[in-house]
Amino acid sequence: MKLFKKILIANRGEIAVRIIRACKELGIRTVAVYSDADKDSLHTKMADESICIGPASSAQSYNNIPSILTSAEITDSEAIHPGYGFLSENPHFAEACLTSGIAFIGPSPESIRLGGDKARARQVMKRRGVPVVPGSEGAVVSEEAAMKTAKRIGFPVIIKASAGGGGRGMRIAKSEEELDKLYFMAQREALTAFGNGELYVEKYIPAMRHIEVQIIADTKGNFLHLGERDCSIQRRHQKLVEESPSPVATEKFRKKIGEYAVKAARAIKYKNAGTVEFIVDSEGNIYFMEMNTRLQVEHPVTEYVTGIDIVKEQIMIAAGFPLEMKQTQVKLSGHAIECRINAEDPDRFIPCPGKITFLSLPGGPGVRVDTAAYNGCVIPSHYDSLVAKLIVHGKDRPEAISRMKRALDEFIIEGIKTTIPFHKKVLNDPEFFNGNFNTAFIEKFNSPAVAVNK
Ligand code: MV4
Repeated sequence: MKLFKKILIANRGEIAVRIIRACKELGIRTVAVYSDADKDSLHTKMADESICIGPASSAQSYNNIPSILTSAEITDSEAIHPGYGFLSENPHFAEACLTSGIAFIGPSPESIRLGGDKARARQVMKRRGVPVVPGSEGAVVSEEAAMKTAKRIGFPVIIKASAGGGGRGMRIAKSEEELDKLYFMAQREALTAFGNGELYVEKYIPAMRHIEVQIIADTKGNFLHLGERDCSIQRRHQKLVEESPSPVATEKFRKKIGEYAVKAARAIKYKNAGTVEFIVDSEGNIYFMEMNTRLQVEHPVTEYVTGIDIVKEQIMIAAGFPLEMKQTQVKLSGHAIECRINAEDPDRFIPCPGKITFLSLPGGPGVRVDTAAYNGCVIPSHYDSLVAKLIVHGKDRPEAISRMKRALDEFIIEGIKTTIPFHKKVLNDPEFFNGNFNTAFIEKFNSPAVAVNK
């Protein structure tokens, strides 16, 4: 087995920088691809080589499969790391890489396809003995079928799009009358957003926590879980703060949710890094929600508590190397928290791109900043608004919280508005300190109401 000599990174921003760092430490050459809007961006400067793949619009650049494959071919790249977003969960892209003789650093096209079909994934998991929320058997074929399911499991129910995920196109129905109306709204929205109107129905779990498990799997059938992340602090289905371990996890809970995650991954012969998302209700019951078949934004919190470099693991796995650790050797230590710092108006959560006129990053013990920002850089309006991930590690949760507050105070970004003030509010909240929160936590921050059923 041989490690890759050169990897193309089919992404931009902080995650491209993160992947370049892993490659450098492994002695692998890197190729950056960039759009016209990113010619001065950090990932372009940091890579050994860089190639322009098209205009600013992501459809013509970071989502442009022919352009990216051609770039890999002309640079003799042996593998492509897709990062997150863009083509990372596109089964056609993964397949096209393999067909072109280029290793795709991620799972198989079949796993990606299943992960993207939420109704079928739910069905597969249920059959394999991973608990799912009571609901429809796979997708519902009609409004009548949805109603039948709702009557069986009882209201309220939540209607979700099979092609959705991350919350888009969801509707909560409290009664038969509401379901009548919302079914067609959800269908229309799903069709517009994803080109696929297929829906499924679940019992609505109030005050849920979103807890996910990082898994890694090699090509020899070895699986490891790397503990859980609590991602319950979300707004409009955007995660804002993530931490590991979850404030509600006991050893027993971790073992159970970890075993469910490995069972889910094994059931679909998953390989590479992935995340199994669960709903945890107020009684601590665990239900499979969906599978994310990519490296996630919040992977650094797991890296901090396990000491495992997940991106290096992904590369080694894709090159065919077996996992070196056993589950019993995975040890969690201390507590890590991540705040996503977006170029947004913190009160209204609307994007606020522009030039960073002054930047000073926090540092000191237990502080990590993953960013592609530098003094004088421009945050383009064409892509997502993540400017930096601030991740801290402490010996326990209270130390991690005070470290995060200290690091947020040190962070200076001038020229654009960011969500730093919002994070300061969250970190100073007594309920957050107590670990007493769920996915409804952000509502009380007096921000405009989430558009549910409107
Ligand atoms: C749910 C739920 C309650 N019950 N599923 C899924 C994606 C994530 N971003 C939010 N999701 C939810 N799934 C069941 N079975 C509650 C949420 C949810 C939510 C749903 C609609 C509107 C706002 C929400 C905020 C947090 C969580």
